[in-house]
Amino acid sequence: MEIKILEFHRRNNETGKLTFLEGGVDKDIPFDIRRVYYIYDVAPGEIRGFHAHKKLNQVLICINGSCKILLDDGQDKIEVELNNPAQGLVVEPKVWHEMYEFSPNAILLVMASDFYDESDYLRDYQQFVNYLQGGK
Ligand code: T46
Repeated sequence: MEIKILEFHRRNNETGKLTFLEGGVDKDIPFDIRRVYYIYDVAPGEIRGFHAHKKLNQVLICINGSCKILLDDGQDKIEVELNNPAQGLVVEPKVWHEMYEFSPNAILLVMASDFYDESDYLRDYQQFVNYLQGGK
């Protein structure tokens, strides 16, 4: 599995740092952004995620603190640490993901290609494996 880390623009000077993102093909986020959400105040030791998406594309950015993401495409399992607000991790459809080891101040910002739709989630690992093999 290829891990895609996006590097965003940085406009840093002595007064502070600024990073910006524009959505769309050939832009910073490689899809039109239809939804933004963020995860924060995660209790110590908690693990979130445990699902894959059927069609949704996402970019995960840890804009404060750090956290780890496990990506599993049914063949490879890769752990990525996010700790840089100017980098984004692409999470494509059909990739099981888990998020853990959130630092106390972590804020995980997510850009998503579509509106929330529970029917797009594969929340059971066996259902995920079946879906990869052509199931529904
Ligand atoms: C993902 C990872 C990275 C909504 O009502 N609207 C939304 O836009 C979202 C994202 C969630 N919800 C509801 C669904 C659940 O009742 O909020 C509740 C918590 O969602 P969930 O348990 O899916 O949260 P995470 O942190 O496990 O997963 C989230 C996203 O749901 C998911 O798409 O890829 O972050």
